[in-house]
This record gives sequence, structure tokens and C-alpha cells, in this order.
Amino acid sequence: MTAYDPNNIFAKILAGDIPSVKLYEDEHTLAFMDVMPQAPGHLLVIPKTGSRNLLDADPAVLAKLIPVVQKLANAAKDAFDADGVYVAQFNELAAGQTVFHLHFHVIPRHEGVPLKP
Ligand code: DGP
Repeated sequence: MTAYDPNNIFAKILAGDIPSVKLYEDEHTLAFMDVMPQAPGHLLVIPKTGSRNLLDADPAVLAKLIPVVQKLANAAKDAFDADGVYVAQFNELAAGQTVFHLHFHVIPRHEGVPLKP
């Protein structure tokens, strides 16, 4: 398995070296707006510890992260008056991952409205 690279973009956001629009933060987790939103309200939830993706993540980290994903999925659904919420994450380049720090996409969805490519 490829090692975690601490120079990835989300590590730089965590370090405060790259700005982001923060939505939520606690001891273990940060959530911020996606810079290339596929729909209004598209946000990302990341752990503060360095996991490359779900494949190498410590289950104890996931146990802190997933309740925040759930909380923000509900909040985004309400805030954008959405019909549903898309929650996704990708593991390795072949699966569509481009930033190699574990993250969950949370995207409010409306009936009949496709995601932007
Ligand atoms: P992926 O690795 O394919 O699951 O998606 C990475 C997402 O990260 C993509 O939707 C765009 C977003 N992204 C990339 N660079 C930045 C950045 O510098 N700031 C923010 N807020 N989002 C970023």
C-alpha cells in the first residue's frame, strides 16, 4: 500500500497553509466547502490524522469521522432544502481519488438535477 504523503492539499488546509471555507471543526475532524462543487452545498469531511484513504484508515479514526459525516449530511440536506444527499469517497487514482488524504464528499441532491461533471 502506498504511504501517506503529508504534503497533500488537505494536509496543507489542516496546517492552515492553504485557505478553505470551514464549516465544522472539532478535535478529530474538519469539514470545508469543496473548491470544485458538483452541486451547491458540496462539502468535504476529513480526519485530522493522516490516512491516505479508507483502505488504510484506522477504524478508531473512522469511528470519530462517520458521525460527523452523518451530522453534516443532515445539515446540508436541510440547509439546501434537498431531496437527498450523496455521500461518497474514492480510494486510489483508479477509483477517481485525486487528493490522497481520506475525505468524504457530501452533496445535497435535488430530484432530476444532475451533478456537474
Ligand atoms: P477526490 O480526490 O476525487 O475524491 O476529490 C477531491 C476533491 O477535492 C475535489 O472535489 C476537488 C477538491 N479540492 C481539490 N483541491 C482543493 C482545495 O485546494 N480546496 C478545496 N476546498 N477543495 C479542493
